Amino acid sequence: ESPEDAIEYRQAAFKLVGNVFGSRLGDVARGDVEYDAEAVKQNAATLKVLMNLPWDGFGEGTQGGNAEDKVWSNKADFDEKAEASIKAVAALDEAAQSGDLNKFKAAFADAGKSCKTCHDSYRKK
Ligand code: ASC
Repeated sequence: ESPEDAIEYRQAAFKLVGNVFGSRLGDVARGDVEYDAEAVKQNAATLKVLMNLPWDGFGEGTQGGNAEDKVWSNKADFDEKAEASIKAVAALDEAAQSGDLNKFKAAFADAGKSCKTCHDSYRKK
């Protein structure tokens, strides 16, 4: 896989994650859109799948795009943070499936922290 293909792949995956997390679920978490439990359940289940996708796009020698070179020189830590985000989103899905808005909001905030932790270290500013 060429670096260009890998970059395109991971950016496409993050685009979907950003849309489902930041907009579809974020609008509800922030109270900008009325809580529709079924829609939240569906979007959270989708996000749980999506959150597994980007990481395959960080193969050896695919430096570039918005990723800091540290991703590759510090791969074990990067992988740990990726795993933490997968777990946080799985917990978000579990909270969403409970149908309890407050549980959803708390899990949404936790998942957002896991996004930010990784961005702070590994996404170009
Ligand atoms: C989003 C988005 C991010 C994360 C992050 C959470 O909606 O686009 O990058 O949440 O801001 O802190």
